Amino acid sequence: MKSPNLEKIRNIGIISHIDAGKTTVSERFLYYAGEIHKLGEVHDGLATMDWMDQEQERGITITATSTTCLWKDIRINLIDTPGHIDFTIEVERSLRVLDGALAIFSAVDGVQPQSESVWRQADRYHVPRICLINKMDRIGADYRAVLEQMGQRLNARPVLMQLPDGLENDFAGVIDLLEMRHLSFADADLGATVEVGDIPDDLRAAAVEAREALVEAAADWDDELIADFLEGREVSAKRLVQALRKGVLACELFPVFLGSALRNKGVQPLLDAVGALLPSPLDAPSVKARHPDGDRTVLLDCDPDGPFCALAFKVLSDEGRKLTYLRIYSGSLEAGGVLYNATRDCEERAARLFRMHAHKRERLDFARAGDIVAATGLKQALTGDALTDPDHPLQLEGLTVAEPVVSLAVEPRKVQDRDKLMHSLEKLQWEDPTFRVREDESTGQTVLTGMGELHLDVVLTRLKRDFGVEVNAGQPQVVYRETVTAPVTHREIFERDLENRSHKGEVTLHLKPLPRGEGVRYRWPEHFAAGLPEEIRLALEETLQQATQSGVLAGYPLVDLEIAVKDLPYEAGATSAMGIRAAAQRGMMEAARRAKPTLLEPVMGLEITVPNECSGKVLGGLQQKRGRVEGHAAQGAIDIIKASVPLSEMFGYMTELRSASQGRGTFTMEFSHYDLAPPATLARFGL
Ligand SMILES: Nc1nc2c(ncn2[C@@H]2O[C@H](COP(=O)(O)OP(=O)(O)OP(=O)(O)O)[C@@H](O)[C@H]2O)c(=O)[nH]1
Ligand SMILES: [Mg+2]
Repeated sequence: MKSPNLEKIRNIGIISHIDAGKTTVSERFLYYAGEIHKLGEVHDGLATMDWMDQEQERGITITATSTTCLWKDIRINLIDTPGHIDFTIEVERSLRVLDGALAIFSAVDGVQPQSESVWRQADRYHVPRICLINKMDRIGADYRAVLEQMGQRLNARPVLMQLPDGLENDFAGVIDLLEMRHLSFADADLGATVEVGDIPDDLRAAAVEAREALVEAAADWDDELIADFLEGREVSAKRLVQALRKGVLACELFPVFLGSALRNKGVQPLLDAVGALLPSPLDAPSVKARHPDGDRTVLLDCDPDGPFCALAFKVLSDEGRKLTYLRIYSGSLEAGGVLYNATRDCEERAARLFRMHAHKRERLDFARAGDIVAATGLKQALTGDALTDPDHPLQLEGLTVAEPVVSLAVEPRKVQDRDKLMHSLEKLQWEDPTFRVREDESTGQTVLTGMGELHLDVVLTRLKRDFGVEVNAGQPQVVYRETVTAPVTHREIFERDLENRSHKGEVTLHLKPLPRGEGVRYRWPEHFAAGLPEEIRLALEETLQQATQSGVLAGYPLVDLEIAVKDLPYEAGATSAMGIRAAAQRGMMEAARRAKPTLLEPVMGLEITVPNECSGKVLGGLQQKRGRVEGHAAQGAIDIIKASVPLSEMFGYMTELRSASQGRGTFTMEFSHYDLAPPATLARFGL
């Protein structure tokens, strides 16, 4: 495949709440661009982008899948992301490397909780967006309500680019407000032919009014536009697009399109908009990198002739081999090229390069700045690693990884599978930074930790299918945190002779509780003892950091406390790194024990949608779960209830909600914060 000019490339992601239609839209993109020759539907398990067998069976996207298509002269590199909160890392990693995004909302369900989360993630990475209000064919479709919610819930300024011709079952096409024309999509060839016509008379007045609002939004980005408009001069579609594009790139305007992906309506205008309104790699802001040996910041432009620099944003274990997805920010790379992994301080070889088409690969000899490609042969690289030219090492900002909160103990069904289990879990961990594995020292069990029940269920199914390991799994458990509730000062001295050398270490620590959500704060003495060698200081820092990984009550990580090193005397010839390690470790344990330790439990933010008449029952249920209702509003026949509830009360809630709402209620839940665990929980841990 020939590489097009950089200004013709769009690296974009599709993001939304679960089920809004991301995969259905992606499938149409590929079909109309001629990349695939048959439309596959999600509910038939045939969508190209949902290639994993579990995705096809469950009818949801689990992993972010990247593909590419050529629309007119624009090369669109596309990542379809999952909407379910358990797979939030997939959205995070995609937004970290993409230049633009398409946000989809359901015309019936509006701005749902997960749409809000992905919108905030996109805000965080400053990713320009265009939007689609999908499912205009469904009963109850109300695009105006969605526009309003975009303002209220997302604090965003939507710009309506189209009006619908008909609604619900009668949704027949759209009025294009830029060109002032009617577009419909021929049923005979699955919408592939776009029929262009005049605006029907009964829609003309509304179209003129809606175009005015569009011109007004564009005018903020083109000083003379409003004057021309008021004086009756023609304002061309081209000029409007130029102005709107500026607003989009600044993340201040969000053009909104209308459609029904399933009915094959409204997709091509979106493809056009990707090219016209979203940034090319050249429009994206320069990427900030750091020299590994200091704080010096380097700004990288998207330049194929610059020093090579790429971010590994996804690792897949494909038939046991590692496939590493790279976003190349600067420079070029040939297949077989040697790279420096700045995160792990080692050299690696990108043996082969591929452009990915969902799960199919196309071999490349060469890749360059602006591209998204996959490589084999990188042995060390994990998600978030920076890969650079060995002569120009650079560090890149990694990813924000959400803390997993649900755990599950497993053991292999067959004793002889033990090694295979550990090996397979290691590979699954390569892929997913929100999936963790640890050995519980007290029980000898293998404990898996993930974002939620679904996440862990997917992992267990993969263990069985992809790796042939069957396991017995316990009940899902909450991942607690430990903290301290009283300030304590503790002095610890260690002294021992080993191999004819005396090892001494002394440290005085002061622990202090911090407010919730503060994490761990360290304070070092203003002046370390004179002559204190670097290795002693490092030994102390490392030991204290390790000690916070496993608390004194039940081995959960310690949070929300300050650890101040008050004194660290140094005696040349006697104080050793080993001595300091021993003193710091025992000192931390003793201090934490005396500082009245306690447990914190994860509390989840919940949004529940139920028919009005079922609200009472649902609210009653929440009360029994120590839930706090934070909002309760009616939207027609539906009530939306917002609440925060401890995660430990939420296992199996789906079944409970179904029975309380005759199967009509739905809910989403997302980690909110840690809070003090109740006495009953403490009692379970013998506290
Ligand atoms: N009526 C109607 N249904 C649609 C439309 N678009 C998608 N659907 C259906 O909605 C369901 C979900 O669509 P998907 O494309 O899987 O949604 P998604 O956003 O990819 O979902 P996740 O990947 O699980 O987050 C499927 O059954 C689709 O057929 C539409 O425009 N109208
Ligand atoms: Mg999907």
